[in-house]
Amino acid sequence: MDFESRLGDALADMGTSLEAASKQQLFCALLRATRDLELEMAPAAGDRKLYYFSAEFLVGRLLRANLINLGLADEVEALLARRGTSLAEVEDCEPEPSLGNGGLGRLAACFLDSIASLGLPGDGVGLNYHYGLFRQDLSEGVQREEPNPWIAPDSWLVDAQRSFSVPFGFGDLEARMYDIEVPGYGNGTVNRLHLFDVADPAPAPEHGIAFDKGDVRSCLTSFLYPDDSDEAGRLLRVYQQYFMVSAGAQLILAELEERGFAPEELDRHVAVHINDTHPSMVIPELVRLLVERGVAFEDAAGIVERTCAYANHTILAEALETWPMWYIERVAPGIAPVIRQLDALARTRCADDAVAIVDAADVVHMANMDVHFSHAVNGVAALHTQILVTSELRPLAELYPEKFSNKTNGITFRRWLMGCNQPLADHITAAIGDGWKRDASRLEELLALRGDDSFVRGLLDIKQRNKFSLTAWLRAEKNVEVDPHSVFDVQVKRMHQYKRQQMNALYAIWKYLQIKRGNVPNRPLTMVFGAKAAPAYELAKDTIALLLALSRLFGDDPEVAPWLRLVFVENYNVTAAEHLIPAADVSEQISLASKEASGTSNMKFMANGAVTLGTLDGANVEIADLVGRENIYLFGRSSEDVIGLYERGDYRPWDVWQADGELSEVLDLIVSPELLARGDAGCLTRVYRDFIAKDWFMALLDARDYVVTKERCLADYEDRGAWAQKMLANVARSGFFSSDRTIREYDRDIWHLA
Ligand code: 26V
Repeated sequence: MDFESRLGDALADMGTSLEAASKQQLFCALLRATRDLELEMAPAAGDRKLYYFSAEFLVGRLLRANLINLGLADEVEALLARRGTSLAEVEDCEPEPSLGNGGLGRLAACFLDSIASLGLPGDGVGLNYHYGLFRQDLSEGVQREEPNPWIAPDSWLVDAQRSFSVPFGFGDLEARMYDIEVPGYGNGTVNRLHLFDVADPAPAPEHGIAFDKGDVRSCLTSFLYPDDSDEAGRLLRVYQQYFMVSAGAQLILAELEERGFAPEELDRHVAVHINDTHPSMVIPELVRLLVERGVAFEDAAGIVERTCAYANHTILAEALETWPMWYIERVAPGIAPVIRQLDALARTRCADDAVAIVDAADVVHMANMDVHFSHAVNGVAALHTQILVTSELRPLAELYPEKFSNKTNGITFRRWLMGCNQPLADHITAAIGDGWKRDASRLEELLALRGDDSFVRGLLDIKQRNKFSLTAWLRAEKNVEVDPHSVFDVQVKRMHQYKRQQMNALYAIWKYLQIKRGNVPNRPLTMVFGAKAAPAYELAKDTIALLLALSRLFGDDPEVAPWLRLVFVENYNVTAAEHLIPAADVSEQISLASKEASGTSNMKFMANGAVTLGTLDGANVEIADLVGRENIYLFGRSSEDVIGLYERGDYRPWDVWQADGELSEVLDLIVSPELLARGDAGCLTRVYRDFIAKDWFMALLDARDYVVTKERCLADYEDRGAWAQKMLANVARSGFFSSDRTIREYDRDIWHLA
């Protein structure tokens, strides 16, 4: 049946027609027609199947992405045009699934898209959080968290009619499986994202995100990352993790049996990917299930080791999870003895306590377990992998050098160029044909167009169009006004001290003081921020309060407002990113060198023709190598310097503050009467004190270099011809960061599917 007939049937079922339907009805009918078509398609086949375990899958809205991959986007656009509307208007009815938090979750979503698009057999395994991370409310000048329900009567979730029993300490809990279809691009393949859920989920809390963390049976899938500042919260994290991996492991063994293979053959027919340490308990759970099926413990451990691969996504020590053994004994008593046996086995390989799975305090080190009992371990950018091998995981890397490799992250160009920036995608296609849509490395063909005036001018025109579109979207959706002719300088990512939004705030204050002194810039500047702070991360929330107060201060001042605006976009999510990134001129990637594992928004901005202002951290290093120093703005201490400063412990922010009069004037504004009148005094004072007394991520150290480099970048922006060449170089070299390339490398070196 053709798609138009399917859509017609879906509308008729709803008692309406293409002509009469509301946008909401059109959306629901498109969803049903697309989902039902996908349910008739076949998954990729192969001898070895991948299960990608992740606590987060930040998939974003799915209608447009699915239509693009099914090759139906143009047809649907034409159908909707007949009815006087557009896909953009209709997709505004789609709630964004709220199944992730940041880069790790968005990466998992890009990977599922690439796995299906390469025709590889691979499904995602995760949890069906009903209220997501949270919805951010900034109306009172500080962040408040609200539930973010996304599951409507019509949703992408399909009840798979399959469930597993998870053996918790308090008794068994049923895990029901729901699927979201994942179509490949133009290849007729549909893989799946399996999301496990409790049978009897709790309703959303009335206000805020507080709930009874002890009510595991119904609250297990309420929220992603429940507040873990107390024990009940931490235990709930372990309940969530075990629920996900136990159900997933049971699914794997059931499918293995359905394919006609014995449990002993697991490693030949299955690859398990452990996305950060959240799913690490899949290792002892698979061992437990194999032993239950009659495999000897040591054989089971070997099979599991050859099946699993672990990717590390952060070098912040606090994110390398450890759990007291008694948590595991209480939550998942079936795997506690297995973990002790794995620890004993690991100790026969190496007696060094630094690599132990269970330490002397009876605490389980998840990453250590992952490295011992995976056959492959990877970092997510060249510098990150190097730091893992030489410092963070050094003793383990010395023990198992053959396990370690780098897999630089990537993004799907289907969503992050074709989907969100159609004008640019069409401009590229008109110039070099559409081969780049299957093979992003062919974007390099654009380098031959450096002398083509109309192509180069087109880049500037499209950026300006996108800035007009963003201006309209910000007005309609977020109730803020910006000047579309200003420079759009954008920093969007989780709020974290190491990402240094607070250093960007120092630039904003410096610029404000310049304008107050009469040094107005060549052109107005719009500084855009978007970020959620973890609910228990006080300093991150304080930084949001600081940025909101600055936004008011600049907006209230008639001398400043025409030249400098600070916009904090409430509730930053994938949908907001799809509007912001195509319109950005400058991409802020300013983490303290050595701290950002990779970053992936840096790649999205690059592909959309923004120029990076950043440190030599994460994948910025590879961006710089690809585009050359003339097409990126770099500043700040090197990762070696930073690692040395931490080792010697001799960074003292108050020395920098005392030595630099201009910087202390900037800092003083944070606690000035005019700012205290516009923001929460407690928040502002804490930020101020932290800068001077702690500044753990060394913002003051890099601040001067940052301000100078940003000024140079903004001055260069005025040579529009030269800037357009930088844009061209960035777009043309971005193809390396296609997640198709990343997935090919995972498959070639680690998973060996198909
Ligand atoms: C995040 C959070 C935030 C909310 C509260 C608790 C909590 C616990 C764990 C995490 C893990 C975040 C891990 C993550 O997103 N890492 C990012 O992974 C990206 C993909 O590899 C990479 O580009 C980023 O540099 C890295 O920060």
